[in-house]
Amino acid sequence: MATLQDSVERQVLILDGAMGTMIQQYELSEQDFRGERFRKLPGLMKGHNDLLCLTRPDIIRDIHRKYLTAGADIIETNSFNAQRISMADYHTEHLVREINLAAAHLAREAADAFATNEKPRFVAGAVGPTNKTCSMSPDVNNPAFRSLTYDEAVSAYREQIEALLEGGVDALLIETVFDTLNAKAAIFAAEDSMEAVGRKVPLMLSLTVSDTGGRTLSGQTLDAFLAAVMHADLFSVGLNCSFGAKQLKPFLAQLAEKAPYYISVYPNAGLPNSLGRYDETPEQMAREIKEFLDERLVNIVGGCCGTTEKFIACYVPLVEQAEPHVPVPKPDALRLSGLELLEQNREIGFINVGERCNVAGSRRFLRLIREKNYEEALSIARKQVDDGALVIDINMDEGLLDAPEEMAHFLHLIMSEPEIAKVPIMLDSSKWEVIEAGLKCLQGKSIVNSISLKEGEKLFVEHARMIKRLGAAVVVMAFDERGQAARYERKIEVCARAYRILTEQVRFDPHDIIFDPNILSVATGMEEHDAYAVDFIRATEWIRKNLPGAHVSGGVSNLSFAFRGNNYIREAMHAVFLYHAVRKGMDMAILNPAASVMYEELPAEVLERIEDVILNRRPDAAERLIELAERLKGESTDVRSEQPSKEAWRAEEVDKRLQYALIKGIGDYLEEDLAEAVKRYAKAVDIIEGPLMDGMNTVGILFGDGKMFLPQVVKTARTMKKAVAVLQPLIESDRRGGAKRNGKVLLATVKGDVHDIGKNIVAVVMACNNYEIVDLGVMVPAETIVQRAKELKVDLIGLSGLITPSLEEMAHVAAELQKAGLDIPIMIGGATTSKLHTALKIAPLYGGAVVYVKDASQNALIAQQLLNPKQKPDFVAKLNAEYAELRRTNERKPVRIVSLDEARKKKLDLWK
Ligand code: THG
Repeated sequence: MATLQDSVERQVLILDGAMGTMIQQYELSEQDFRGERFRKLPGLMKGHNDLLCLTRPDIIRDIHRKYLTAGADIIETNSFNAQRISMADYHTEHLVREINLAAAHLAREAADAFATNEKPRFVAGAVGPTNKTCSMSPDVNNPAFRSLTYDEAVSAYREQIEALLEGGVDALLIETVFDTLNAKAAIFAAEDSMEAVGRKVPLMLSLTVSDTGGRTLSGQTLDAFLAAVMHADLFSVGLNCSFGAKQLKPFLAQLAEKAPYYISVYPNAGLPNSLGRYDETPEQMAREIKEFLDERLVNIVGGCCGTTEKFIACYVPLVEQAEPHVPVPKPDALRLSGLELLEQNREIGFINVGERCNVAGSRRFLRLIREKNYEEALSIARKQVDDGALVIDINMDEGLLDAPEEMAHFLHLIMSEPEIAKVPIMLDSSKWEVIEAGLKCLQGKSIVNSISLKEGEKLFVEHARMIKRLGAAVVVMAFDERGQAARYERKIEVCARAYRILTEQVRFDPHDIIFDPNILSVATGMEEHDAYAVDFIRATEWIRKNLPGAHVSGGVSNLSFAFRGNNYIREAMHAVFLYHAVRKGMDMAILNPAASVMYEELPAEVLERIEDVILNRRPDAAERLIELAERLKGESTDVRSEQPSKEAWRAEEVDKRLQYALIKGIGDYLEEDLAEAVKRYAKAVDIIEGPLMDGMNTVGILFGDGKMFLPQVVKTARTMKKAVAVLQPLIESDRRGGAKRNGKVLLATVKGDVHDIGKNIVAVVMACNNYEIVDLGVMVPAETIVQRAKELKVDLIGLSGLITPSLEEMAHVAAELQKAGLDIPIMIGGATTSKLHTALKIAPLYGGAVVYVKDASQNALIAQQLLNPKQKPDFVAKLNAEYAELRRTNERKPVRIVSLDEARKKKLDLWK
């Protein structure tokens, strides 16, 4: 029987459509989900689709058959959420293995029943992203917090994937990737599982982009994502979910152009409408898919949310005539990434790595880390990026620090600073635990600094293998069992040996190997040291000629330790050294990016004496340089300072400055700017509602336009919080005479949803308006909301949600509140919520007022009317009239986006 590889080479393959949409059509009850067996499980099982593999296998089988009948070549197992992280919501972790085995068996049997020699059918094990993210903090107040670690993700994925493999899947589809670190954990687990089960299957990866700027939810560009997963042996990459096919096209084209794999796409049936439903028709979607096929962008096409077997059937005639996409070759260059890609190419030939975040290389950084002043420590990283560092080196190796812990903590903080996180990270440590801890925090493609043959080949190979699997490039120091290679012959001997081992035994991509032939101090007064610089330069030339693909780097500041205290001479030495080493092929260096002394500007005498030292041109070179250095002392400028220069925006007037700080998420000047603003405004609250809210609104617009991405938005939210904290005491004192609070507001992101930025902003705004906030956090079950609302006698309930399933959950909460006999007004907010949905689906379930709130700035105004006994009746009457009207005009007609043609026809009909 043909393999997936054989089939994909021959023709474009059809993947099935959504599972969730199909299941919804069966209108299953809580009882259906539970079956007899899980009658007594606590909580709600409705929506636990994967459980149906056990309780309603007939339905899952039926769905598989529908897709196979429609013509799908590949069907996906019903196991999207079947790992213990997501299943913890249903308290069904003990069923992970059983569900995945059943999911694989059901799909296997269905596929085998349809397979023929002409049309083989394949089963892809569906592996979803989990409901948690490894790269972001779910808590705005604590950016270093993670609700899921890499190791936890790996072990959860392993449990799932092993069962899928044992159940007989032909491939694994790691899908709806929104955080590359989760995906890397899934890939890692898949490799382990395949090894354990003894069967290798193709690995498919499918990403979801979350804004029109084409970034993942965790902020990476597609190129950065690709660089981060290219270490893995992937079969295909592609896009799913996100938006409809049309909006996906530019991103799909980008993948097809850059990714050396087969390309897959399975979009949603358009964008969800205001009721959270997808209403593109099969024909409409087929037209978009045809465009992808005509342009030879794809190898695998299918459907995501909102699609059914009717969609899949429409693809069959299309793929018959289509030519499959031919994957591009693997890039012949070093590729690194943070949130953005850094590719070494003609334009960027030389990569400078900022050295200042090093506890052993900067007294200031060490002090800040010891004092746990992370904010200022981060500003050192930011300054280096501003100064042009393309990568930043981070080193926490110091006796009294818990280095793995400090490394992870600092990296987590960096991840919430998009201006820093955009660049790749170099993990600098001589301790393997620190390197490993660091790699498990980073979603991008990083550099490990460093490994060497110091402790023998076995450990070297072991570490190199792990680095490769964790997806990083590596600096290899010219050390071996005999020690540090100081002279030319030893440098090239050690590097050549390491290269051989890495490329032949470990199969490391040569572009991911960066040799560091040791930059050692010169002009120390010891004759043995005189040739150190020139030997490094000669070794560089040899490596670049003889070890194809490999790069050369080094710690430049080491060179000049003999001249500590004389920064001018130090910088001048570095400039001269780099000038010569780069010409011979050094293409990366760890250095101080703020250094300002340039080779071209050096006075002739200085240049000559330094060149004598670097190139080892005369025996008294060191002596003569020391003499010159003494003479020049006093003329030195302190180029090593890290104080940020005054930026242009600081000259603007205060409102502008506040807005700028908010939009950029810069907290450094809030205290002084707010102090100035307080003098201008009558009340501190006015500052929040004026310039700060203006800033937040701009952020909202930029985000909506895809011009900002999530981590940036989170940062602005944090800055807003900080500003509010500064103003809080003033707000308290404005509320003269201890006037009582306006009311008590309960806020919650509903069950199934983890998004809380909007909710947190509402909390801030409401608190500023003198409401007492009870924030229940994210993923809050209806029962908890009911119970706490009763217990605390709250005056208002705010429900928040970002994703479409939250719409249904909100309706459920409203129904539960009704059952509990409550009539506390509810405010509904979040990205997918709408006035129409609120009117049609939530308000009718509840006796109290249910108000759709468009954005956070509206909450206070609405709350005030709801809680004022004079205003409330009027407000509610108006609201109900508006909702009734919306229901009248929308109830019958399903909301559907019609094509232009249809719309025209309709219009004509009307005129008849
Ligand atoms: N190769 C590789 N990695 C490395 C080095 C290398 N990592 C560490 C180091 N060497 C490169 N980083 C530095 C950082 C700072 C300094 C030197 C090298 C330095 N610091 C000032 C000093 O010691 O005089 C301190 C200044 C201060 O306290 O602010 O010079 O070779 N792969």
